Amino acid sequence: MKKNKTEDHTTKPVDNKKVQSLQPHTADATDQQMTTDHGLLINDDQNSLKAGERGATLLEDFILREKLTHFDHERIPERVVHARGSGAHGVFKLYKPLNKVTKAGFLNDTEVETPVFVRFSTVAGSKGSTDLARDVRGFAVKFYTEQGNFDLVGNNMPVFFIQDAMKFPDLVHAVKPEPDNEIPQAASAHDTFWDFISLMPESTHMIMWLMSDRAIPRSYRMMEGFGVHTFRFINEKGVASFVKFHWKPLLGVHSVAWDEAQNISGKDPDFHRRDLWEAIESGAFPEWELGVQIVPEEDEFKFGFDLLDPTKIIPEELVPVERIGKMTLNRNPDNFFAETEQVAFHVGNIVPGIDFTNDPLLQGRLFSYTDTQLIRLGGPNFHEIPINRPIVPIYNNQRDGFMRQQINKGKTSYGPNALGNNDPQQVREADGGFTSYQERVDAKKIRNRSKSFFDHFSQARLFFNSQSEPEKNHIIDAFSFELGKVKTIAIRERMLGILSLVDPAIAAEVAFQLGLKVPKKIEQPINRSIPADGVVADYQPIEVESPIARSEALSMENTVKDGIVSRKIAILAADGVDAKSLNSMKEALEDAGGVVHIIAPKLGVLLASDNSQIPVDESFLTAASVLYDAVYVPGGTNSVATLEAEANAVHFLNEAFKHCKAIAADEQALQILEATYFSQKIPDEFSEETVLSEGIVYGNKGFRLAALFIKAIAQHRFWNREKPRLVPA
Ligand code: HDE
Repeated sequence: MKKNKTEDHTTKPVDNKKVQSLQPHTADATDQQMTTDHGLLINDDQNSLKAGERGATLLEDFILREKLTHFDHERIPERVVHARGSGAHGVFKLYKPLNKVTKAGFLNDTEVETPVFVRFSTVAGSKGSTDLARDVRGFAVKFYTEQGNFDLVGNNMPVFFIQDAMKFPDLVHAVKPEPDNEIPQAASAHDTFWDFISLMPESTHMIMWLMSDRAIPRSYRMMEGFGVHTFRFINEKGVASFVKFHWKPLLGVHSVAWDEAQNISGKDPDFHRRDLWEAIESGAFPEWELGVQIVPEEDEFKFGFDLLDPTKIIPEELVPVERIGKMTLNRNPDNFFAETEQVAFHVGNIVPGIDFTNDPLLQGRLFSYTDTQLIRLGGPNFHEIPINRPIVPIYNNQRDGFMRQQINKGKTSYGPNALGNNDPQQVREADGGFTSYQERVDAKKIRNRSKSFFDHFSQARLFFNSQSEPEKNHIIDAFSFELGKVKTIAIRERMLGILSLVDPAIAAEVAFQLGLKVPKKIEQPINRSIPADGVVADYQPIEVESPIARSEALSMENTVKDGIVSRKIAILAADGVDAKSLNSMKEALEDAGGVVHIIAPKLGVLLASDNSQIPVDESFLTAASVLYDAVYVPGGTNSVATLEAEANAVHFLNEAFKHCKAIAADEQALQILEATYFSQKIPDEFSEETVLSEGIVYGNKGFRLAALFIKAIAQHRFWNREKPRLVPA
């Protein structure tokens, strides 16, 4: 008889303190015998216990009861927002000590690799919704530091919809599916969302981001992250500075096209989850640099906006982002539920050297995150779930509660105590004990908003003006789509009014798409507050001039475009393909870090023109152009003829063209390009210049073809193809 092992091993290569702390809690059933939850070896897991072969099932069957009961209780509530997400383990390494501004240990020791767990998410959709919704993406990082957990719970957009936590439930109720019919899933394109937004001018800046391509990333690995609020750093001397956190992806910031996003949602709703998983499994570890913008306390009022207002960025031109370290995600979770679902982030998890500000949105979050875990994870001991445990030991007088894991020894669970030596002991600040930043507060209690929060349009305008032409077009298209899905004309008109305050040209273009006129008189937002003195609070926006007209960092056009690592490239082929034309391109792409799939009319192997056999990765039934970054058609007369007669192959190319992707063809395969809708756009001759502007490469020039194709793929997209729209599908 085999013995049951209690300990286990993992095959994952990465090792750090957090991974080690998870180890005793993992289990691997390889070569093991089946037991009940109580350790009894099971003889038959196929049949319930019955009174005779056809008899009734006996209540006595504790094995059946245990199995069904556990199953019946498998689900926990999904997150009230950010329900859909994907996680990964990694490490953070500091470039240089930040002792001038913060005493946080992990920001001072360049030798230490701090373990992290990251969860990316969409906001509005349910746990099973598509990854490609137009939405904000959550970017939550748990640093397991030697001073306890620090959670940087951010988003992929640097601002937020609202300025005060009081409005958060309203915002979420408005964007979630409408309460009468639970429609639509994972989409903001509906009446209640835009009703709310059109009455909340403070959301205008965020709405510009949400309507931009940032809301449809190509990959979690290709998005920026932002802490959003202004936080505080505090150094050893107790001197504080303001800080904004940024994550800068080393692969650059890239997005898909909206039409593509909608198609991906059908073809592979797990697109981002799969992309993250596969990249890590293949060793193409995603990396971000952590950046900080630091503002000395004395400069608090030097900007035209309020640092406490979460609807504002600090333009990088005014305060540069200093890159202070690098995060690498190098290990997939072992179990989605245990790790990604049960991880509990809290913006209030800070370490000495980092503290909060009075941003009224941040202040509300400090309450909400613990509160939500109590219902989601079922009680006050969620910090004991392995993924949530710090890598340092925990000692305090908190006790008991559902599912308590820790067995606390001794008589005393209170302090001060003399019976137990007054342990556990408080720690002096000098020895690392946390003390809150001693901000001076001298104020009346009031329920109101600071006038310094009332400029709602200047940064919305700054964002729009900083975009490239294609990005501007996408924003206008996105507004036209979203408002086009809104049924109530008054809401559309109210939004046009708001847009006209950002830029009359955007309002006019969206109005044209909606078949409406921009209203001359802007409807005043509903008065939202009547303080005790009976005077209606003045929520009317004020105009403030932005100190800069454009900010380079806001446009994705200016992002890194220097390689094709982990980019997915489709090679379309059929029997009779020229093996050399296929293999040389495949090798060149793979050497550059690309991931190549051979797609053929059916699965199995292809018989190449030299009789060699080439394994097929996907068929036209299982693959789709929207799941790839680029496409190549190798030579071989029979292969090309088969593909030309295969509507799915021609469609593949048409769609790749429509979504502005790099396309390459061997000179023998030119005829299939000519069978596409974009045949008239194929340049007569290709050169480096045409490749970089048109993204189409063809010919039989061996290495040069591959080299130029790689350059084209690195450009990500050729948005100039979008207008006029050539491809009907
Ligand atoms: Fe959250 N938010 N939030 N949020 N948030 C949650 O906490 C909340 C806000 C963010 O992958 C919830 O554990 C309030 C801003 C991320 O597990 C909840 C307010 C930013 C995640 C909650 C905000 C975020 C959450 C739901 C306004 C960017 C997912 C489940 C006062 C800086 C974390 C949970 C994960 C999750 C409340 C606003 C980011 C209910 C009340 C601003 C990335 O506690």
